[in-house]
Amino acid sequence: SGKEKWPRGEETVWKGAMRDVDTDVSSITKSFVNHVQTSLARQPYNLDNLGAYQASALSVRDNLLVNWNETSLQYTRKAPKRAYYLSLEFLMGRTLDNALLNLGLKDKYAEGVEKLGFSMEDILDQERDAALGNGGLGRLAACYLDSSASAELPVWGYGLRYKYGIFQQLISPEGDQLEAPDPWLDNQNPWELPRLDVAYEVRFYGQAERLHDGTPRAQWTGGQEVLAVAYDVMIPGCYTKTTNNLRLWESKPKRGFDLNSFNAGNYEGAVESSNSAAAITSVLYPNDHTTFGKELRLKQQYFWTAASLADILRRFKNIGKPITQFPDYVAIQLNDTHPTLAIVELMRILLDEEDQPWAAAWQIVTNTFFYTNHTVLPEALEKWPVPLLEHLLPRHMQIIYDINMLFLQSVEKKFPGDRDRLGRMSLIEEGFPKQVRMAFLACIGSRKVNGVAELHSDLVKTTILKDFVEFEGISKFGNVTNGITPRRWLDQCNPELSALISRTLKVDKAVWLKDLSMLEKLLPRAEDKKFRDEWAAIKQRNKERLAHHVQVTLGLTINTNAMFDVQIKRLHEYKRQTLNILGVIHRYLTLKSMSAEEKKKVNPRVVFFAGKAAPAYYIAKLTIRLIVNVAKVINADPDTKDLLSLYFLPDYSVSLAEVLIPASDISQHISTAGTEASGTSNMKFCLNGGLLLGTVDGANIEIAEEVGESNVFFFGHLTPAVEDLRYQHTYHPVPIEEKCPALAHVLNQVSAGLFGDAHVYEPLLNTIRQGDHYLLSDDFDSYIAALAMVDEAYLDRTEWVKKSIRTSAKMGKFSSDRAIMEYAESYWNVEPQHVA
Ligand code: B1N
Repeated sequence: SGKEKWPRGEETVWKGAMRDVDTDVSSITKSFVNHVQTSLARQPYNLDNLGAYQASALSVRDNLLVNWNETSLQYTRKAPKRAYYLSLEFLMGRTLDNALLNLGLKDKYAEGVEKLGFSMEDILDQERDAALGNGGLGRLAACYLDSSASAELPVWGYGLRYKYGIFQQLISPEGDQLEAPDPWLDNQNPWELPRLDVAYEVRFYGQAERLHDGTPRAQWTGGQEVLAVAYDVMIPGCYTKTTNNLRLWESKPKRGFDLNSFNAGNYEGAVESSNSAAAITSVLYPNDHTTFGKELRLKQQYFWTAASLADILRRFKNIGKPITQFPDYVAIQLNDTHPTLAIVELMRILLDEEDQPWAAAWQIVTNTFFYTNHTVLPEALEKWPVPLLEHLLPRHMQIIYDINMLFLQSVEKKFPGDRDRLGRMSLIEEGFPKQVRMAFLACIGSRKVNGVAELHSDLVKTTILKDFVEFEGISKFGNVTNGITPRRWLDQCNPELSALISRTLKVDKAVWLKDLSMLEKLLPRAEDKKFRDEWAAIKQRNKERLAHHVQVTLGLTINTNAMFDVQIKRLHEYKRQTLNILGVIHRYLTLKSMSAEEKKKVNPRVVFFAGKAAPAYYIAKLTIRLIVNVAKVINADPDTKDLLSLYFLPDYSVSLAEVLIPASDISQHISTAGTEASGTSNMKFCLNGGLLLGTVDGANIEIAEEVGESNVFFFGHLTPAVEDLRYQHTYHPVPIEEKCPALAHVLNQVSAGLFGDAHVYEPLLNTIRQGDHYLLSDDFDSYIAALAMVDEAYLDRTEWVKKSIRTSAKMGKFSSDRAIMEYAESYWNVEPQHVA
């Protein structure tokens, strides 16, 4: 009849009882109190801030679920093409504040909890970060989910529900990084919905036998089966009903324990399978930019891709279309090579379970997947040993060999007799053991490949995937410059600046937060003294807020009259925190040699570092130790402490970034040219009116294009020079003393024990003295010159504030809303779905 029938009972009774989204303060307080009473079983007498947070979260969650259900229903009914973002990392941070902003309920909740005797600020502060990621790659995934929902795009995320997120970083009195587990689920997680009914079996090990019946089919049997159980996290869009889903998988044993072993008196044996199944999603691997070839990591990758694909396929099948139309309904974005096995798993399903001929299956696969590369550093390019793959996933290894054979045949056809090329392009790297090159597999199995900033995308095309560009044509390779969500990274972290912008533009933030290019209208205000003063006063209060945070959490008193100079990111040699700390030492030594008269002209500076090192990354950990010990000396030196101080803030996180970023006058993004694919914190600082000191690398370049080179501080060699400089270091080394006396002097002071532990730092210093792969000695002089230019510029505060305003005003391009629309339109062919 075309008219939908109400599924059961009386429609009016159902509808009359259904909850709607809260709109007034009294329904908010009612819902809050209900949750205190029933969900938490507590009373007003003993309700502390944590309890108040839990009650707020549960009542906000109810609101999200109303929208989430309506969104799901709409997607099911209309069956639009959907996109799925597969990422091993989602660095979400806190949720409550973001949910309130996106629901448009921030003020009303603040009023409600106030009436009940709480302050919103204290409540928000109770939440633990969801830290299921290492750094930029995981935070990018989180920004993209926010932007997808805000643009009303039918996009879901798929990831793993790690029991432990990124480790907590502690700093020992000696300055060593110590790692402690992050049991983030211990206080319950109100933002997830366990879906015990949504579960799939995932097989490991066993035997794969080809059927040899004229089809490419095989049978995979035996081995171990593990259960994947879904946990759903609601992703609200900003000022829209659209609320998408992030589905995270938890691993469970298929059977709780083995009754036979238990009866035989073997208790340990009985729970063994239970232990190994649960291990799969127990912890996030804390190594970024390195591959380790660990079996458990490969298990995570397959477990997650197999469960996600099974789920996607089941949803597709509900539409009732033939499998050949799969790519018309499904786009799958691979966040780096970590989910590359999805390509092979879809081939397996199409061949062995859907009975598709090889060519048809490959056609479906290569129209479904899209691959984003996030790094060209060789040590980060994933390779899996063939013996490990063969053992864990025997059927997948067969399919990889088949893909490779057919692929190399087609290369041979295009470039007859070019054996070198075949060797370079093979999915299998020769060696002991042989290894599967995952980036190559991701590339040939995808519809399109992209990098994350213009320079990086060019490097992908001219270095690691050069042969593939020659073979497949340039049009398969593109660029989508990264972005950040202005909701979290401006409105939430810098509410005063957000309010000033709304007042000045005379536009509600609901409008400009979703069209960030409107910030450009602030440009003329750079000439308006009153506006500049307000702008500068907000920066000052953000500095005081940071100082207060450091005072409360670490007991340290910070000079808020100084310039705040910030470098916060994962510790890595290519990011060159070492260059920064050596620059700080250079400044300290210079100050020590100055007369009292000269010192009067010096700008006070506070230098902040924060960031985690991979637990096994020895050199990165030594860098932390050096920073901490230089801080001890400098901060205690009465000659200089008013002019220079230095802090390493432990346990960097999304929440700490939200306090640090709005407080920065200048931030450092100083990777060796050509090594930082994009960077995204650079965008966050600039959006908040911080100026940028950086190399000509990653998205720094596009930021400078937008804000104008006169508003950024660039230094250092350019990408094309790097190869040759490295060659010089290897084959024609020049002693540092000769090449860069200023740097040599700094290194010698460290070696001489000025910061204690004379010998401890030698391995770190030797990375510069010998080989200097990241070119510190080539860039040191221009770095020091750039720092001096920053000082110089800061002396003219009026001009500085103008630069700050101009920078922020030109950041529209870097909204993740722009980036996600590029993926939706030019890659996935997915359209917005308005939920009325
Ligand atoms: O991805 C970010 C970029 O902005 C950064 O420049 C880039 O360094 C970062 C293996 C990675 N690239 N590769 C990783 C993370 C975890 C891992 O296990 C590699 N992270 C990046 C977003 O595009």
